[in-house]
Amino acid sequence: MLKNINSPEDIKNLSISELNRLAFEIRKFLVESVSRTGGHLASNLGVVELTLALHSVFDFKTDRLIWDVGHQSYVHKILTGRADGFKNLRKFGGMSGFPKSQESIYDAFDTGHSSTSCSAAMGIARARDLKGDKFDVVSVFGDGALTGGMIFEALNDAGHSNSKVIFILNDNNMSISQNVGAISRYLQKLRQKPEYYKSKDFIEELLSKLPIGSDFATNTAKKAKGAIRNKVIPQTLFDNLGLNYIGPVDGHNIEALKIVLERAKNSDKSSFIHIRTIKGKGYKPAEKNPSQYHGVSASISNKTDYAKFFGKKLVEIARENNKVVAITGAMPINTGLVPFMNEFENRYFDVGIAEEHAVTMASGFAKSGFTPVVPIYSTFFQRAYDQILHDVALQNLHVVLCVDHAGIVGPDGETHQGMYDIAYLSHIPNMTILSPSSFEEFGDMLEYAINTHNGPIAVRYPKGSPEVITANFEFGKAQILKSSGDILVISTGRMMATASSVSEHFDSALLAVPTIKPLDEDTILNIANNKKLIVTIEDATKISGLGSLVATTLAENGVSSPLLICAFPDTPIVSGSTEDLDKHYSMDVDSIIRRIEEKLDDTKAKN
Ligand SMILES: Cc1ncc(C[n+]2csc(CCOP(=O)(O)OP(=O)(O)O)c2C)c(N)n1
Repeated sequence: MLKNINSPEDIKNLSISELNRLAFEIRKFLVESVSRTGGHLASNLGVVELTLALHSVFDFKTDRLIWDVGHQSYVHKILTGRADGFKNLRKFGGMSGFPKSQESIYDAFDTGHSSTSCSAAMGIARARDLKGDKFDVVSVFGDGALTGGMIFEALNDAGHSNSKVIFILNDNNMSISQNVGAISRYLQKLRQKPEYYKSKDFIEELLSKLPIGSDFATNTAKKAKGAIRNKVIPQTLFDNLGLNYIGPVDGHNIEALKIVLERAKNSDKSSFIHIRTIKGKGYKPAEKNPSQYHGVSASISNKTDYAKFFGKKLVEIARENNKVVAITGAMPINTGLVPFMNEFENRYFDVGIAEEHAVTMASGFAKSGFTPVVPIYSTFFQRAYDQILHDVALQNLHVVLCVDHAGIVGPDGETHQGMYDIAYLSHIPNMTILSPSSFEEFGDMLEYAINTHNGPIAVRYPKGSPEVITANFEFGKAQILKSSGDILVISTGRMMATASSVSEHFDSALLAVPTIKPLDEDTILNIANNKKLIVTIEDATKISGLGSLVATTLAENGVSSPLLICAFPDTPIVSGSTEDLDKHYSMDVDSIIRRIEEKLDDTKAKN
């Protein structure tokens, strides 16, 4: 059947049993295809029936569908004519793993970071009403996403707005790992009593049959009806917020899903539909181990990477230093915290997808004499910019920010690239920024950051296990790895390997900058003197990166040598492997050599 599905129109007239058959084929396709390319598997297996029901009931050429995070939009992509794109899923130039408006008219809003869908839906719905248009706006988010505060900001707003939105909570009791928090516990209670909530419809129907019509209406009768409703029908948190709660509904029952979606579509009010699903549904290994199958890689590697190294080192440090606490925003596995969690259960805190809370909570710990260590991906720390500035830095608190996945992150693409942390952290007063280029250096930095430093400190490190340039870390010192030659190459972190090859090619000087802020101006100025070209190389955005910091130092001190800043451009950085992207953005060894030669020619021509 799948071969004949080229657009949502093709499923509109299918019977329930045909839709179930199609669901089976979609799952088979997903497992085969994602095993080959890598990508998000378990979350997509869980929303097959939901996606089929959504596209059966709504017309998303005019209605709008917003997927929260967007990692579960694969089935939607299949149904909207993009099955072919799975051959090159998340590859350079290939189909994105997240919704992209540029890719399809069916993708109403681009996502990647969690908990944005309800706010975006509110904006689209209010704009619709201002313009007098007629269409439905549907937002689908997981119980993990519901741990993100922004969804509650949106629901708080929605509950007193007349603009209709259909909110769908896809509750599988899982974030990437087991979900956490009081709301998750509350949802579990709702889930466990399906019969209780089914009776709600029945009671409503009975109440509607009470003789309270226009000619019979009295205040007393209306009050009696209200009292019965409140006594007999349990009010959920979401009803109390002013939304019409429907559920819990079996999210793998297409017929039931179609009925509740129709009901929400025909209502004038906003609905909150709570569906129960199984993450990984239909593929036994993923059902058994949904965390492992949340995201799968095309190739499995047991090599130590920066996150694993971090986790091991943190345990070693925490054994000696009982003031260390670790905080994660729903990513204990990805950030390497599992060994810490297992050994120091009472010093480990998973706050859910709540990076802002994680950082401000860390400042509370620091204020109370603990040393909080907060590993969060560079891209997700963006959420906590104000918390880092207002709560941590202005009070000069000793919080250790471990900025994981800094620089190019590869297949997750634009929304996940860790390009901006040097820029947003270097503006922050009291902030120190370190950037290792080897595990050895990283270990020394963690020891320094946790046990010696006092004040806000960020250690930025890349995804994976890039090539190693060994250096002896000394806080605040740039390291001259080679001083001869009339070109000076300055670099940090992952790009030290590239910088080293470039400097070999030109037989140039090479300077490592493990402490990005405060910059070791003296060493830079000493070695920069009389060079005919200074080149900086970093895996970060060009504006306000290491190159900018070096440029300021050189300019302020009257060094007039030409400067070539090799960094990533001021455009969204697309998906692809690190190798593909380095090449595409002229950041690989050969491209940088060419850029240096061009710059030298250019300078010669000007003189
Ligand atoms: C702000 C932010 N922090 C962290 C993540 C990483 N992340 C991606 S999916 C996910 C779990 C989402 O769980 P849920 O919404 O329940 O969806 P499910 O995969 O269970 O269907 C997390 C933590 C993110 N995308 N955005």
